[in-house]
Formats: sequence, structure tokens, C-alpha cells
Amino acid sequence: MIDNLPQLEADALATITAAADSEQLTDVQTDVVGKGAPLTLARRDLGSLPPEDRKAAGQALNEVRARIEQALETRRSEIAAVERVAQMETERLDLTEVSESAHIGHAHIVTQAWEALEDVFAGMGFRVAEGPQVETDWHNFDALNIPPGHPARDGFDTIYVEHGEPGSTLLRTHTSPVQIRAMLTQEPPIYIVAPGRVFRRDTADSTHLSVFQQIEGLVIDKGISLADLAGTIEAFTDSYFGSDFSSRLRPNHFPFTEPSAEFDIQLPDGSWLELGGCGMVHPNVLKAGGIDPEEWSGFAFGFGIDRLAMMKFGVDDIREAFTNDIRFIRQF
Ligand code: FA5
Repeated sequence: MIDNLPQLEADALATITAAADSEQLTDVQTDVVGKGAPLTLARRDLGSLPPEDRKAAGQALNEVRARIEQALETRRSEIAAVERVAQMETERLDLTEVSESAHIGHAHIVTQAWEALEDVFAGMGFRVAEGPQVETDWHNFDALNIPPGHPARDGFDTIYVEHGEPGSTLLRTHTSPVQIRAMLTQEPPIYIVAPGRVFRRDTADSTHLSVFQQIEGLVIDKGISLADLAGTIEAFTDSYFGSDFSSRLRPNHFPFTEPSAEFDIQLPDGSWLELGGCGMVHPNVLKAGGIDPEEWSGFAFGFGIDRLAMMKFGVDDIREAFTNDIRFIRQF
């Protein structure tokens, strides 16, 4: 066999090159360098050679083996590269492909209402502002003219958070604290709307949720009057609902506005649904926001976005919108 070394090497290299995939190459490897391979067996023949020839023959065998092993390695990486490309091709997902039966999703009705509201107010010259959902008691109550012990605090079933002094941190019960944050960070005139999530320990029913969304509005400028508030709400109602809907302002009380009103819209059955509160910003609130009430005045409003969505889409139980029942969601 040792005489045959060049032929043996040529045969081994040819079978290695011919291996088409990694499985075949593993078989070839056993055939050419495995225990029963001619090259391995040839080592046994060394003993039968005259001692002076053994060293050179052993060296020749080792060199052939090294070349064959190198060829195996090269072929293995070539095959791996080809197999990787093939695997990528077969496992490729076409993310742009739309199956006939697939339903394309769309925004939830509350998101649709939220975005439409931002559009309506942006069209009226308002900027969109934001505030944190975890709020300080001061921003949520004190700065809004609701000091500790004020009866209005009972009206908001507040969820407190264990952070800092007991009772100092809460999940905001309304978006009104964004009024304070806007006043403290911007110079008037201010024209903002602030949509966002709010939290109360309210029991869910057809018009109440414990986690819901409000959109706050705040205008601070020179010479702002109740007529500006009424005009803004009317322009908003026409633009959001269309002119077929009737709305009304009803006197009410909020500690942070004076005078205050509730904003209702009429349902098809003739009854009225409360959508939000509004009023002229109380001088104490302007002061808490670092604004001089002698120089500036303003109005504010806070509407329930979920209720606006109910009205717009004709949903009669607000809880339906949050059951994640696809049959409900697909209707809109
Ligand atoms: C407020 O939260 C005042 N911050 C609104 C305000 C802002 C008044 C600025 C004056 C000036 P009220 O608690 O009434 O007010 O809530 C306002 C609106 O949020 C309600 O009219 C209703 O549309 C919605 N809302 C209140 N509670 C819930 C609830 N549990 N589930 C769904 N919507 C609610």
C-alpha cells in the first residue's frame, strides 16, 4: 500500500471533492481517514519495511494524511456555506405577503378617537402635551386647589402608590395635573391638549371603567373669557361629531375652575351623556402654576375619551371595548 501512496491520495481527494453534502462528507471522512481506511491500514505496513526506509515512509504517510485532512476541512466549510444559503432560502418569511384569509388589523376605537381628537385640536392651534401617569399628590390635588381634607378628594377614588411619604404619590385620577406641568414649564400664551390614561377605584359599569382615558385642554392668554370656552367646545363638537349632535353646558362645580360646567351630548334616545368638565381656570391654580392671575386668564376642559369613542361609534356599553373580543373590534 505504501508504494501506492500517490494513487491513494489522488483517490481520497477525488472522493472528497465529489461529496455533495455534509452527510456524504462524513461518510467520505470515515472512508479516507477512519479506522479501516487504506491510509490508516498503511501505517501497519511500516513495520514490515527495512528499518532504514521506515522513517521516510512514515513521514510520507503523515504528509499525505495532513493534506487529506486539510482537503476535508476545506470541503466541509464550502458545503456549510452552500447549505446555509439554501436553509435561509427555504426558511425565509415574506413579511410583505398578505394571505387571502388574513385580516389586516386597525386601531382600536379608543385609539381612533384619541387620534381624531388630537387632529381636531391641532387644527384649532393647540399643541399636544404629556404628563406622567404616576403623579405627585401635589400636582394631582393641591396645585389644583384641592388641599388635603377637601371634600372633592373623596370624589376621586384614588389609587396611591407606595413611594416616598405615605400619600404623596398616586396614579393620576385625571389629566388636569398636566395643566400645572404645562404652566410651570411654558410661558403663556399656552394652548395645549393632553390626552392620557387615568386611574380610579371606580366599579366598571356601562359608562365607567377603572382605567380610562381623558383629554385635557388648557388655554392661557390675555382677555380669555367664558365665551371663548363655549365657542371652542362648540367648534370641537361640530368638527368631531358633525353638526347633527346636540350638546349642552350645564353648571357644575370643580375646585380648579370658576365658574365650572359639565359638557353633555345627547344620545339618539334623547337622554344626555356627560362627556367632560370645563371652566375658567381658578386664580389659585394659575398662582400654583406660577402665572399672575391679574395679567392672564384661561379656560380648561377634561373629556373622557372612552365616552367620546362610545358616542362616535354608537357603543352602548363601554366595557365591550375592552373585552378584546375580535368580533366587536372588527366592526369599527
Ligand atoms: C375631571 O376629571 C376633571 N379633571 C375634568 C375637568 C378638567 C374639569 C378641566 C374642569 C376643567 P370628571 O371626574 O367629571 O372630571 O371626569 C371627566 C370625564 O371623564 C367625565 O365626564 C367622563 O367623560 C370621564 N370619566 C370619568 N370617570 C370615568 C370612568 N370611571 N370611566 C370612563 N370615563 C370616565
